[in-house]
Amino acid sequence: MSRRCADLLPDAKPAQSVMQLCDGRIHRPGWATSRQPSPRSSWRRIRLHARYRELAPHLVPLDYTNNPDIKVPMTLIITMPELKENPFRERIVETFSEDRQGNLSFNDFIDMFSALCEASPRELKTIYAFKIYDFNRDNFICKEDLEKTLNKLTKGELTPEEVTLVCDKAIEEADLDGDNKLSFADFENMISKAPDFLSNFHIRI
Ligand SMILES: [Ca+2]
Ligand SMILES: [Ca+2]
Repeated sequence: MSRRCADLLPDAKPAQSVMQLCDGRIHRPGWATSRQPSPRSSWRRIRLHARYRELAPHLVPLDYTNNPDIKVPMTLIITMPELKENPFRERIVETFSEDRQGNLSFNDFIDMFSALCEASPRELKTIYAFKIYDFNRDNFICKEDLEKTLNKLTKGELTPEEVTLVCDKAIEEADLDGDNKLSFADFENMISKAPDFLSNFHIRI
């Protein structure tokens, strides 16, 4: 597994999930890597590069032979049609940003589209959804994380009392080990019962 992929995993359990998922190899669709690219993967990479470059033509060079150290800021990434209506757009971009500030290198950009594309396995999307909801990055989804999530999903239409009520109920139902917060195992179990839950974590290019 690559260091980048491992960095994004919440804890040991999802790491095992990914290992099982991809037999210990790096989980990245063939088209997202430059190693021995097939004609199809090369074409996808070229398309993604074109999309990346059009966000900041003054910053992003045409030639990526020497892997230039370029990052496109989040303010530009979230203007993409695939993201601009998504209530989690900033969190999605931050999650895939190696510098954690929301600036994306071309490799970060490829990782984002690889993990969230249609072909990405549900198990992998679950891992990234957990990272995205874990606003304070403590590897748990606590009540404060859930309140932020709910406020984004409902665009602030619920009163603070309603938000508290819904979050308390969600934790009560999903918290399997009774520590009043959701571990990845709690979250995975909750997601398995809600087929549409991951719909916010799906982009196509
Ligand atoms: Ca958290
Ligand atoms: Ca728990």
